[in-house]
Amino acid sequence: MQPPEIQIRVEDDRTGLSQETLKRAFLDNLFYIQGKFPRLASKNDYYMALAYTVRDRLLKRWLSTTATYLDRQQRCVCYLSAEFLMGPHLGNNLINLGIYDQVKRAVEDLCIDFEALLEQEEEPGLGNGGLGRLAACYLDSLATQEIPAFGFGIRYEFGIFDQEIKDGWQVEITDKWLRYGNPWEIPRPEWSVEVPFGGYTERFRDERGRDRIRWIPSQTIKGIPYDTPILGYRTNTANTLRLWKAEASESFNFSAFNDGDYYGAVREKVMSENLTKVLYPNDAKVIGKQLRLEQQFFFVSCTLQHLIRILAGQNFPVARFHEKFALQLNDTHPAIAIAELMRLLLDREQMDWDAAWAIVQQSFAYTNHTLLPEALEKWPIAMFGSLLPRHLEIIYEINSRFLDEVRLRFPGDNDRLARLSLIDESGERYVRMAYLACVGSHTINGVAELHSALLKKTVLADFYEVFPEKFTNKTNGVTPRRWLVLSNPRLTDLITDAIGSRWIEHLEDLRQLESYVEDAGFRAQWRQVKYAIKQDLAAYLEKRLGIQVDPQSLFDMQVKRIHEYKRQHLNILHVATLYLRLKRDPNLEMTPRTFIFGGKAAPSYTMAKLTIKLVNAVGEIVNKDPVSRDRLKVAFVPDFNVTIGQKIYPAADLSEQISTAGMEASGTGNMKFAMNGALTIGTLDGANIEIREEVGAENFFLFGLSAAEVCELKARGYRPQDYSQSNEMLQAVLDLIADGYFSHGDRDLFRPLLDRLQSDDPFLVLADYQSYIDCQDRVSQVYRDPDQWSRKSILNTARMGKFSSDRAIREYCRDIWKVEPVPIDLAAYPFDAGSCQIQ
Ligand code: 26Q
Repeated sequence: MQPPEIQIRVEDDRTGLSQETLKRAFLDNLFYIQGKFPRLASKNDYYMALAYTVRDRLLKRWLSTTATYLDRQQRCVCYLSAEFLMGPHLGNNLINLGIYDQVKRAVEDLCIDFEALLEQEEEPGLGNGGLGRLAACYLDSLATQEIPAFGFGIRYEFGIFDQEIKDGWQVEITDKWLRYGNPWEIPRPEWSVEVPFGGYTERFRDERGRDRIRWIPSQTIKGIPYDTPILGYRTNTANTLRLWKAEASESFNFSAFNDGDYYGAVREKVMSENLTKVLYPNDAKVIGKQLRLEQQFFFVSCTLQHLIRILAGQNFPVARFHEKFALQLNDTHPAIAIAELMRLLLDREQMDWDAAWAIVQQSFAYTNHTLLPEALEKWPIAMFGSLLPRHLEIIYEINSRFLDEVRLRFPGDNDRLARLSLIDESGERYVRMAYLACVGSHTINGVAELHSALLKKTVLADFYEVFPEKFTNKTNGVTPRRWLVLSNPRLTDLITDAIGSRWIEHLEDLRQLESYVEDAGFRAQWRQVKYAIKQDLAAYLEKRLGIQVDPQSLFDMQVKRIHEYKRQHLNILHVATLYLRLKRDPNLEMTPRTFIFGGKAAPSYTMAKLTIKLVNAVGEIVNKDPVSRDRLKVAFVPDFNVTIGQKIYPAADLSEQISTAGMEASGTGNMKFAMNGALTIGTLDGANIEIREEVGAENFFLFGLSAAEVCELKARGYRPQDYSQSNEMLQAVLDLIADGYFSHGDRDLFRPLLDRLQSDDPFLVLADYQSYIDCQDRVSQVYRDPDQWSRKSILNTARMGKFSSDRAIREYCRDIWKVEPVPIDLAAYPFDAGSCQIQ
């Protein structure tokens, strides 16, 4: 019997886009998936029903994309990252599908508050900050540009902690983001993978008489893939983010069942599931925690085994692995992949060393995100060897062959060998992951021009001498879809009314705004938009924090992880300086400002936590004192994350990018602010330098020492006291804090922070203080002239084209990955009953 002909079109009854069909689908999902009548449904039920309605409209694109990649023989990007900070999916998918307005109307037709539904989504906080968010922006741009790509990472059950502020201090709360279920992911347990750990290796002779090595692990853990579709902006491409969850492996650990050790087996199961339980926060110093290495190896092994399985399914020879996959290492967190791919090729595929190594070196590329030596990952040899004995052997072999080459090129230079060795032998022995990444990759990139240049001069200088051709720069970018279209609809409409909407995919088009700069009417509209957004944020601050702020005041913002090198304390010294000026002269004319801070401190980073306390302590006094409260306000927004970022960036007048020069690899918040028309006050650091080049020096507030000057000053012998002793205001501000003025008379509270500034001040806060204050005074002057400020603001937005992640991804595709777009034809995969078969 012939199966019946049921052809389902792309826009059928289930996935149609008319208001009526959308409403029907929404109510159906509420009933059939959430199991609720509208009357009894919670806000979350409504959110879930809407999310499923949107997901249904993604699936055809997603499945067709996957099918196309499996059928076609083109190269795919595999972005390996321990973090993906995706932010809420609902709004973004609505924008990318082009159905935001229809869906909003359909929902409002049912008398449901649409904004409240968007707010309901608990964002997947599976990242610490910049690096994880960069991965998310890149996935958006890859899909938008129709590039075959996958993201591979870890499905942490608990993402970055939620931050509460109690009595001015940070308190960490676990982030139970999966509490109410995640409608965006589809588990694929049928594609699970087994990952070995521990045990030992042994030599043996195989059936063909070859000497080989086998790894006898002590344990295996099962990896279950959870897939999330990543839709491009107005394209049919929906790529996959595949995150691995750890579960107990039935086949191995559960042998205990057979021995009657039921509780032992359960304990093993719980231990296995711990592996992907929680995301590690990035600390001031990287400490080698075994569970962290287990996480890294786990997701990397799952991914590589899965890729090799795909090749097998396609009858594509594994010897041509590198033709099929371009593997990008997002920092060293997945760098163990280099040894794991070697193991799979040597031990499983039985290749010889040179063939395997050639494949590895043609597959991997490595992005570095830090210059701070204390942030470079290294693993104690003993721990590494007990967890991954085979990989340690492989790394020794890689090292020995590499050092042989170095010896040939630089005979007799033993110091150089020690510096280049993948094994740090200066004290306790460690595996240096950045070095493994350098040797095993064909390309190494930094994330801004200065950062890439400094990499070659400092932490990777020796590698630059050996492999100069591997080094390149790829300046970061951010996606204008989330950071402008979704987060700032008012500005989006104003821009689109002026220049059309092509800029959303071609951000360079924003340049056309330059011709409106001299249009007084346009400037007025620009100001009105900014004012309306600031009013919204003011309402939010009042509701959430009970702080009243004046939307006319200059909104001065610093949101990012709290770290000494980012110098939030320099910002607060400025606040205290303004306050002291007012105390000394209450009639002083002063540009009113609202200082907004946000950011999380790593739980064990005491100095960063004390900085949060200081911000709140200064705020408490300044916000209340009649002399200042109408001119200065300080608000610390708790729990800064992607969702809150979407409210913050659009409302800024001034973006604080004040890191010690040479320490911020790139920064990406700087780009989000400037795109939204904020002016930057910043040092010559990271991408600030390129932002300034683009927007023009006259539209950027520059202060402070350059990276070279920082280096010279440190070499000369920096003495912070020289700066405080010769600067009356600086000394007075430090004394005010020391005297307990902001801490109810407690003179001990901030002592650790003040001692650090006055004894070694490794981030040169005091050296840059006066330059910063002078620059802030110029900012205040310019803000007093709204027309002048608006001109600069418009020009900032107009000249941000370079900082789209689309540009960054084009460069990666062209220079590193060598991949081309593959458009998706939805008609190529009709899903009809005729092709049903059960295998
Ligand atoms: C390492 C070991 C153990 C535990 C945690 C970590 C860890 C986790 C995350 C170390 C670092 C990170 C994240 C680093 C990061 O976000 N770096 C930022 O990357 C951005 C994107 O390139 C840059 O713009 C920022 O300048 C850089 O600080």
